[in-house]
Amino acid sequence: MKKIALVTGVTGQDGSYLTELLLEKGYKVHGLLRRSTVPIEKRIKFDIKLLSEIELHFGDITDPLSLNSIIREVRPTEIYNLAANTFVPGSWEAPKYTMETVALPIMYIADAVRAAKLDTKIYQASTSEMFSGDKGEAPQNEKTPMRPNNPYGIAKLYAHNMAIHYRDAFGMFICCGILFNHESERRGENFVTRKITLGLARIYNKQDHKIHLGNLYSARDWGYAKEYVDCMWRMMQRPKPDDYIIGTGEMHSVAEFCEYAFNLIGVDWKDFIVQDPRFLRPKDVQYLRADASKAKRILKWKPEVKFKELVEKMVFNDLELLKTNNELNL
Ligand code: NAP
Ligand code: F7E
Repeated sequence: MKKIALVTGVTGQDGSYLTELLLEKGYKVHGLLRRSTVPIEKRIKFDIKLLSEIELHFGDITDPLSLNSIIREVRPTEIYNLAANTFVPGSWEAPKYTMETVALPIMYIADAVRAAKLDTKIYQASTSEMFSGDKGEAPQNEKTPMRPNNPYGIAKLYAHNMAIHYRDAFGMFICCGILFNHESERRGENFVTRKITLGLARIYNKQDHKIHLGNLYSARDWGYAKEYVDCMWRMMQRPKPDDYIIGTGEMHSVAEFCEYAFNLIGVDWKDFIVQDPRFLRPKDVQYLRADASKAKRILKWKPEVKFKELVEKMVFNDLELLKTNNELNL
């Protein structure tokens, strides 16, 4: 029988790659979509042709009633809970809303599955932001203590613990993927990697002179999003639910990202980057590097795209994008 997946966050970076993967694997895919005045064609990140292959349901991740009725109607085999307010600085601006979109929805989903007496498997999108990132802590593995440094990480940790609790208390199949930063040509433009590659393309095209950034010395383990959604799927195919760290094992600073990106167009990054206090965080997570040995061993997963190839993919994509769209309106 055809497997049925429900993906929340279907318009996002990961939601788009995951939808493509699931369709390739023969799933019937349903997506949860919140209403907006912006037409759907402008919000989705995947090929518009795929729209006709999936079924979209209007609702909101903060509304248990809408989740309940969609789950009852769709009766999914697998639910991937990817929707969230994902931008860390936004979590200080709207901490209550962050709790509502990030912490609580996994409970609504798990309760809806229980109430409908389904044996749906659930994927919860946990994050490396649940770690403190303090010096000496990296690489982080599944046993590293979690002490988040921002409301987003705190909300994700609540959801992570709730997911584990529902798994233990009610025997539900719930996996948490503790994913480290993953980027792509579809990354939201406020995140630092895309801000740099889009800014670089504008500078190259003489539409701008500088990129204003905050902390240049925090370090991240950046991987390629398309490879990470494959891990989500792999976790859900295991006989038992579990939690897995996913990352490349390499760590680079924001400054190194700038340096390598600007090298690709043959200029010195220091001539184009301005440190701007407006982009500093009240508290930053400094060092994140994944120890993904459990995922490698059990899921047989190995990231192919490492730092340099990732930067190249993003830089060349944005140079090309600006060549064809003078007025970039993503
Ligand atoms: P993203 O591109 O920012 O996408 C977020 C998605 O959530 C969008 O589709 C957005 O819809 C949806 N959403 C937000 N609020 C919603 C609401 N109230 N109701 C329904 N949908 C809502 O994020 P991503 O990078 O794909 O990340 C996917 C998941 O993985 C997130 O849970 C994120 O926290 C987690 N994660 C990401 C990373 C990473 O490095 N990318 C690492 C670890 C964990 P709209 O189009 O309506 O805005
Ligand atoms: O910041 C520094 C900033 O916003 C990375 C989300 O997907 O990954 C993402 O969260 C680093 C931080 O990602 C700017 O201070 C410097 O140290 O790209 P980011 P993030 O905060 O790590 C995790 C795993 C998630 O789960 C989240 O949903 O870069 N930085 N200057 C800057 N960051 C931004 N955004 N803008 C700057 O100008």
